[in-house]
Amino acid sequence: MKPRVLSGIQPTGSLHIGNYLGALKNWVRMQHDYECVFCIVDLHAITVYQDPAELRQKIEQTAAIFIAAGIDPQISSVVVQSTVAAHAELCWLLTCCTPLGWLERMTQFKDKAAKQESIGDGLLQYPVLMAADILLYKANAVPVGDDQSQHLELTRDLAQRFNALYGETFVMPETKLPTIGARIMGLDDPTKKMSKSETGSGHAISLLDEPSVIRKKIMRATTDSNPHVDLVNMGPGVVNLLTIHQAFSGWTDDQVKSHFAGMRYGDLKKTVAEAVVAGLEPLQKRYKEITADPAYLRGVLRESAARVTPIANETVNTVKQRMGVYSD
Ligand code: AQP
Repeated sequence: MKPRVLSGIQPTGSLHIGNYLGALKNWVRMQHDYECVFCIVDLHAITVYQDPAELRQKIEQTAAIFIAAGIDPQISSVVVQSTVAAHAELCWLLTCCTPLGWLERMTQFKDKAAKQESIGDGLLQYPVLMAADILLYKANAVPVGDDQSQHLELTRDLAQRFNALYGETFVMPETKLPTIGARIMGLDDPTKKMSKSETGSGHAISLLDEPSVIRKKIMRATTDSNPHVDLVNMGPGVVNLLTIHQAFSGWTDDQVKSHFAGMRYGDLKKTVAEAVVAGLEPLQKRYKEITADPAYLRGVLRESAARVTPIANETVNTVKQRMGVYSD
């Protein structure tokens, strides 16, 4: 039996290179060593209002990107979260074990709540739903970007609390951060993480951006007042560009330093842009093939949901029995 991996991405917009380098690329690498469940977490997406027609389209687009990036649905499950009812069911059971203070402390909740006129309860419950996603499959490892580390800690705290209250039930999941690319920053403002829901046109590089658009965005990226790369005195924008290059090229630290030291910013940006364009080319080509055959994609989603539902239902039944609520 291989150890199990669970991870997910919200279909809240166009997936960007932060999602790719922080999560997706790692998933592709891990799928041969782990039994993987990769979710399009639409129930998380609706913690902030989504246009229904657009959401439906983004769900399928996100699933197609998973496969285009190299997730092999023959060996990994690609699941739309809302198609496996046990996610929502376990979320409620865990909600009843979660101290409110734990949720109010979450950085992502505070950041996202600050952007809303009226804060929905779902936004507060977001980390409990994420804990449910992970604990449902007794996942051993969760590959995510750095911004999700706090939610993973909460998942472990919640698993421990449940086990202490009701007896050993859940496995403690380990956070798996990528060594390079755990936090890709916005191109327009390198002090903020690259994010799908930021609207600025120069903020994120979408995985489906045309090469000309990628080049344009990178050429406009914020750097600093130096004219060239000074390795001992780099602003966050330059660090971000070097990180993006290294994550796509696979170069070592020494290769990056010796190649870019003293390089003028215009040339640095051109080199980074070419690395990103080349790195995304196979994904973009495959994406076009997958979306040309919607029946294939829907078949994958149906088969994956059927494969994981028995695992999820078994966990929910155990949890219900442990908590004493009525179950068969
Ligand atoms: N900038 C980033 N750098 C590295 N990893 C990142 N991830 C997100 N942004 C970066 C990782 O991508 C995975 C999926 O993220 P998500 O869709 O669940 O939500 P998020 O973390 O809130 O990502 P976004 O893009 O900022 O979405 P919105 O704007 O909808 O909130 C996670 O593993 C995450 O760590």
